[in-house]
Amino acid sequence: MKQEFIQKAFDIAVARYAAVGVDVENALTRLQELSISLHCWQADDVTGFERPDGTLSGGIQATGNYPGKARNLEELRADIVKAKSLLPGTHRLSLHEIYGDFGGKFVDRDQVEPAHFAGWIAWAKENNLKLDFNSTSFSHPKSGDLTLANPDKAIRDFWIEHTKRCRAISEAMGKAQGDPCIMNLWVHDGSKDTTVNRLYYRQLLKESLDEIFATPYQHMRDCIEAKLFGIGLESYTVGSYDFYLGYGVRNQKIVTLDTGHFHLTESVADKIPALLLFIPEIMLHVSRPIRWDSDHVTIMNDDTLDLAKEIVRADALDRVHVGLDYFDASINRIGAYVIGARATQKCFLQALLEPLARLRAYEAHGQYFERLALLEEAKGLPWNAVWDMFCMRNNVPVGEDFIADIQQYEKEVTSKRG
Ligand code: RNT
Ligand code: ZN
Repeated sequence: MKQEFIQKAFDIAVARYAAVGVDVENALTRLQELSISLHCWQADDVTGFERPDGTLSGGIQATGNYPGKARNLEELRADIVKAKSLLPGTHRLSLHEIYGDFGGKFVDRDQVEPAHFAGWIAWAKENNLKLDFNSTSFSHPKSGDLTLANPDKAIRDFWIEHTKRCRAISEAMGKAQGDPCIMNLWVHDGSKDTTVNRLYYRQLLKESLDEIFATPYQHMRDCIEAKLFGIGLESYTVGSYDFYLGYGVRNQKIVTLDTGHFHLTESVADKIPALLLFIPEIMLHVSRPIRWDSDHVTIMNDDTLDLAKEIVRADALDRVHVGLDYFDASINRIGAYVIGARATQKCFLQALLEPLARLRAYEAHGQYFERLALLEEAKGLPWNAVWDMFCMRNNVPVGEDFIADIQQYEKEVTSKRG
């Protein structure tokens, strides 16, 4: 019954889109190829497995205490498998260094090796997931306010060694999976109050990065993530957007745009068609800032839609890596993955269904009323019927049906966690 309605609605949608010059099947093919890199840290509120009772530091914070967070590697893997089973398409998993398989032993950050991720590599292969990676500057006794930009050479060297090792781990992952592992570098370095050494710390960060990136690799790609400010580090961020944009352009590194890391009225979408002219690729951390970098679950809102549209309008799907980055501890965490990933996919689908050729023809002819009218009408075209078909073809729950799956998993699995 339901299947029949989905088919009917889809057929009508195909006709409606054809009328404005859009090929729905082509959009579906392209959506199928779009992988979302799921951030492992939503499953356990960015705790990781380094220390049994690790506390989150580094200017970020997960709020809420919804029961059932993943307490160990097995639980986290099970949660990822569950989340992924409710997503159409083939996706990736982004790991942080603190999620290594340390076998119950303490492995300090300057000692970590590819061997600590061999289990993840094997598991990812079994589960048809490609891995991405992140070095971890936070939640460590040596984290403080400054890591790679610390004037104390011993501390700086510790973090340089850590990050170099993370690149070697990423290289091993990329090699094993036959697809580049995207390694994100974000450090929280900053200052709570006014500093009189803004240039000095940035000089140190630049030098540390130069040292870290000195080793060339084939199977991994580096990306660098800026931020406006962290909690407790409000006055100054060493790795500001200007800093990393400059560094990325000069050194041809991937720049990560976290949608929560800008002034709230700043358009992240508009950065896409600027950056693409100067850097090889872009990495996204799709998030949802509420008043600040609050890392709420991504939803289908104008910010995310605009972002997807600018990528598709620039024909840059092959130059943009899409990852999620939020950590909401106040609701079912698996549900949080599924909502955010599906919302991101829905935004890209709508972008792919935009009647771009017609809109551009209007614009070329100075027909701005027609352009605005079609932009408005396109918002109401039946993209959701196409989305439902996408889910059906991918054998995942259609519409809100995934709610029941998550409720069942909660009943049987996560609610039993102490
Ligand atoms: C923090 C950055 C960073 C982290 C993750 C955990 O503001 O967004 O990407 O969220 O590395
Ligand atoms: Zn981020």
